[in-house]
Amino acid sequence: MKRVITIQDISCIGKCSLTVALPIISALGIECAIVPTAILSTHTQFKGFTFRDLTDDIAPIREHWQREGFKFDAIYTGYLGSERQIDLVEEYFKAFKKEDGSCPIIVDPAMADYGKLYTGFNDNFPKAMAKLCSYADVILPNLSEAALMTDSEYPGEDASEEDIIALLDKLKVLGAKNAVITGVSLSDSEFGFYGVNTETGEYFKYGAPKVPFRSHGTGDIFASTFTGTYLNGYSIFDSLKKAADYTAACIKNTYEDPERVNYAVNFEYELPGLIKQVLHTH
Ligand code: PXL
Repeated sequence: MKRVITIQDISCIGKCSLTVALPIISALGIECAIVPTAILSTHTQFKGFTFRDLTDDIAPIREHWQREGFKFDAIYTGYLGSERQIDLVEEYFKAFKKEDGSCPIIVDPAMADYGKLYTGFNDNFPKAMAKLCSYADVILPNLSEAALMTDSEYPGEDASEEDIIALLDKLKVLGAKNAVITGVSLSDSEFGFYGVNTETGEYFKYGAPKVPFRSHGTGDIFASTFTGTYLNGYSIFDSLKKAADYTAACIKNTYEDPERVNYAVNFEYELPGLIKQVLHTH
């Protein structure tokens, strides 16, 4: 069985970061090793959340894994709480990345939405995250994160194709092999991603049917699904496409659910469909 390390927080309520990465990656038949970076009572969109910082555990966990000789097939990072955590994550990349490229690095620079950094980050944070992106095979920023990491003006959620390509061209400079902007409107009826392979210069995009509903945690669902699918042997593009379709299905399910919560989407109800799409169509 393949094994991935994912490094991000536990938000006890909020259906984001590790509480979606674990079930999704496990459902896709991949062992999910976790490095919890903090424990929050809820994600940071709520007021008054608790925050137990676990920074001091990050290096000792890595050191123990190195002593045990564990090997990994990918490293996927999400929300990280501070610049110091970013430095400690770099040590995981150096320790576990393989020279032959068989341990891809996926960086989701989860830190902003609607043009604004999440509560708790200072203005230097995007620069540090941009540096982490230089190690990655695939980076998955949304429009806000792409703009912040490239010192660009936030183009708004209805960014034009021209705006998106301009951001991708700036993201190329960060050094990741593939830069993919997630959560973009491709037309009035399509919502998905737009990316560039920075080695070939080839652009690629895909949109799933758009649902008039947005929620937190969808970027984490997308990145987790991408990681689990990619480790099942699909191409980067096909893995991104399956991630977009699954995320769209989760959003649609939630939109149609009269009992929905307002802080996250119903990713659980759509897991059987995802498993069928990834594991049974191979
Ligand atoms: O979904 C991104 C995310 C992850 N972790 C924490 C968050 C958020 C978004 O708000 O607050 C703690």
